[in-house]
Amino acid sequence: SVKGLIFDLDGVLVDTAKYHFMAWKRLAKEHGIDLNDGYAEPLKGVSRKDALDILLDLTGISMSGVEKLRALNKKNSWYLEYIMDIDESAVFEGVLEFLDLVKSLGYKTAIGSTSDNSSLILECTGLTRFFDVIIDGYKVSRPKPDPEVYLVGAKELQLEPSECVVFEDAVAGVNSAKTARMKVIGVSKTGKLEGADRVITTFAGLDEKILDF
Ligand code: B16
Ligand code: MG
Repeated sequence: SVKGLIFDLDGVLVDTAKYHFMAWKRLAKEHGIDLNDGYAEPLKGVSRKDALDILLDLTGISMSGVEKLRALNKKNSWYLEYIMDIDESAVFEGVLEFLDLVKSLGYKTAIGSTSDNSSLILECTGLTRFFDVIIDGYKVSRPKPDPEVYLVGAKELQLEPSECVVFEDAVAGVNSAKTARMKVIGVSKTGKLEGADRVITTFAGLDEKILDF
């Protein structure tokens, strides 16, 4: 049975995926390319470095090794600029209520993010206190879709992967969790997310029945 819940952060609990994309757009713009919304999904949920490679691949922009390092730094400093004033209001509707509910029911909880900026975001939004375990980019070396982040999450919760359910908004993250042999609840405004076992459009009004597998 389900004993642990592992949450991706960006785009699941907090509305930050849009800032990652804004920063990638700004980078592409410097190279004369307008990124339309179709680029959002392939860039989502993968590491900063992998996202840059995907961006270069999809747009045909070419960069030397040094230019890539500079681009990664720029992207992150723009992203940090966008999230500088982030607070409780960035937490998606219904998230606090759902976290309160599952904690009161005794579920163990973890963050499973590969972002280096996770702890900053969790602190600024007041979410840190809800989690028994926080796995972020500093704790794991292999980015999603590798299963490492979710496997380490289960391990630190002292649970088997089969006892964990993952909440994800990105295809790379769904694949990471599926490879870790966990159930995945997709979080998507469109109600669709490739590979997820079920999909929710919001946490608002959600209760523990969603965890019945
Ligand atoms: P950073 P997640 C991921 O976080 C983001 O979804 C992804 O867009 C980002 O490139 C990656 O973290 C690395 O983040 O550049 O902040 O270190 O979805 O695993 O919470
Ligand atoms: Mg995400």
